[in-house]
Amino acid sequence: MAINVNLSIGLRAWIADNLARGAPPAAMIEALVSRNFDPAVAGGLIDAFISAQAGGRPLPELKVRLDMEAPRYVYEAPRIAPGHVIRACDREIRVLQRLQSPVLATLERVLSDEECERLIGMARPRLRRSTVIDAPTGADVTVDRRSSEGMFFRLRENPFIAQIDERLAVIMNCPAESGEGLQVLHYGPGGQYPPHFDFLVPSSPASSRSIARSGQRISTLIVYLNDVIEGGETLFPEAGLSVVPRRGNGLYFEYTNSRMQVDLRSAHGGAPVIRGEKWIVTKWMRSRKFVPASDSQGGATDAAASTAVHGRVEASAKK
Ligand code: PD2
Ligand code: ZN
Repeated sequence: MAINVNLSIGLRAWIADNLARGAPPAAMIEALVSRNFDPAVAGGLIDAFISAQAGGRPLPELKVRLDMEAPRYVYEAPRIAPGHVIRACDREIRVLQRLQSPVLATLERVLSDEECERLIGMARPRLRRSTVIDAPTGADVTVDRRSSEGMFFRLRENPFIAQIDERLAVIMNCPAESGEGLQVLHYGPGGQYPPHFDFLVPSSPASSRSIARSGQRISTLIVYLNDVIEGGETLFPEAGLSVVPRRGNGLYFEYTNSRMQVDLRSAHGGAPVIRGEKWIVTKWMRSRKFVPASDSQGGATDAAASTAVHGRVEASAKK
């Protein structure tokens, strides 16, 4: 089995520079491990550069293929607090269930009925058909397999949104500044979201740039804004878990650890809505302060990155 390691421009330059200076391989591997690289991956990476140099071949570019098993995801202490009740800034939230692999929790009444209604009302006039990034061209395209419409709020766009941003950040145990703006999604009958990962797969320029700006996505909190009459469950095929949408309830899961490994067991999707409609709001957390693309491009969101990451499970698992 082989894995692909994606290097940043800076990391590739660092390895090439150290190699040119004759730095000992063990010191380079140690430096990578001290920055939370998996030891086997760090060893394989440095080895790939040394063998290219020794064989008179060009040094690897930003994608390095290593013939090895993918290292196992190391489960660390969950970011979300332990216990039966989570104390958010303005309310106490009861935990209904927890899962260890992937790390996941279902939560009761994260949002009140009034807050759910208000979010739907604010989002409705701003909905646009959801898109994915077309890998070959990098263009935003609509596809049948992603049959929903959505919109993004800016972080702390107004006092109501700011209060929700803050509450969700406390639940997720991350600074509010690391959170992407809330995304509201709406599915009609037949609407679904096939299995995917929420972490960023740096195979598109938009995702790579997004990781460079704000770091990897580390966790997700979905809050269901209405009850669905039939269908619309959120499915975790690896865990055999199906979460039924209930207005105000939350679904938290995490998939990136401090070593920047990503958990392939976090694959999930939205089952087709059979009867009724489905509204959700999603908060994604980054490993660093979130810097939207709009800060450099004048738009309102980081939507390109956020859809690009929804790499299909088959594609992403091949790495
Ligand atoms: O609508 C859902 O249940 C769902 C499923 C998977 C939403 C998302 N992912 C998402 O917003 O990332
Ligand atoms: Zn998702």
